[in-house]
Amino acid sequence: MADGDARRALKEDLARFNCRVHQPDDPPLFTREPRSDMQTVLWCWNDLMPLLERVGEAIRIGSGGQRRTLRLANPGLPFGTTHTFWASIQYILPGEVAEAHRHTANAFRFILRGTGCSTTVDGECYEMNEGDLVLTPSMAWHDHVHRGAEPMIWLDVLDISLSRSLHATFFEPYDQGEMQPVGAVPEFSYRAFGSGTLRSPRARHRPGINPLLAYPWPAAEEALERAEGLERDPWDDVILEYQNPVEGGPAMKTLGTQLQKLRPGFHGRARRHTGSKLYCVLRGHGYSEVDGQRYDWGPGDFLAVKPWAWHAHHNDSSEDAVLFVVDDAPALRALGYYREEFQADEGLRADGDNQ
Ligand code: 1HN
Repeated sequence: MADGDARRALKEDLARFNCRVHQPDDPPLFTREPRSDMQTVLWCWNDLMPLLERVGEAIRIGSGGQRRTLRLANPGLPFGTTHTFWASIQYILPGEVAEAHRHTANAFRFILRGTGCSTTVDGECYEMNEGDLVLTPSMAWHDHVHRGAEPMIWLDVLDISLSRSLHATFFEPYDQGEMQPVGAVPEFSYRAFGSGTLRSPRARHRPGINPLLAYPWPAAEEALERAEGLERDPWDDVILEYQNPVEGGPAMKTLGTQLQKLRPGFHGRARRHTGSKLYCVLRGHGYSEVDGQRYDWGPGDFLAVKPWAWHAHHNDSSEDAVLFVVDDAPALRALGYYREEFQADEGLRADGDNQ
């Protein structure tokens, strides 16, 4: 910067009036493409499971809406799994109650292991079984109670870093007991809206709000099997996004959720996009290449991919690999910041804005 000394000389005087000009040692304001402190990280189930058991012994669930969760903490960030969302593994023991509370952060649970636990979301009680996705939209009251015999394990994802960066954090413990009252119709939203194609003409919903709170595994698995009959996606093989069944589009406003199957012998092409992503391996083995580095994964592993990193997925095994995928694309799209590029056969295909 030719005028570096002049800029430095202004610094103190301007600061007295809460003003500044760009300083020679400031990091560049704009970069040609996204630069992120977030790191691409692989967490292995073989490491996580003993840690969960240790945490289960060491930590009691207290009152005031506390949870026992093992957070997937990105080493490149002060907090969070990515710069927008937190993924944690909740470990709840037989007989325990995770007391009711609510918060601004949008959240969901994807059940990994166990049976016998139920969650109540704004008065609707849902049994939680392996592979179920249950949503807790912003400011919905939620509590969990475990009546089963074995520890229950699920993935929690909350857009905490996003809501924190927008300075929009509210948190409220429920003050009328451990659990909220349960409505007369259990699983109301699933009964009214869950088929996705057939609906009572009298079922009401609020415009812009997904009325469906639960996406049970059997229907999701069946849809994924049916999608195998579609043309193979060169980047993702078979992939389906959880939808708002009434208005279309993603199930949550800020977080995208997808189910993906990589069939034996699949070698995906690379793509990159703004925003971050977390893969949770449900079944099978394979590997992903992210910015030239190979990450081998198997059941229970998690892979977080940083923004604008080239990534491609492969399955060299003889069995299907099934992944649950979380991203923040709905938030980026809503703001007009979503960009993606695909490695095509002919070379690079740049898609400016894939709204
Ligand atoms: C939370 O409220 C839950 O409600 C789970 O079960 C995980 C991680 C960080 C902050 C709040 C829950 C959480 C969380």
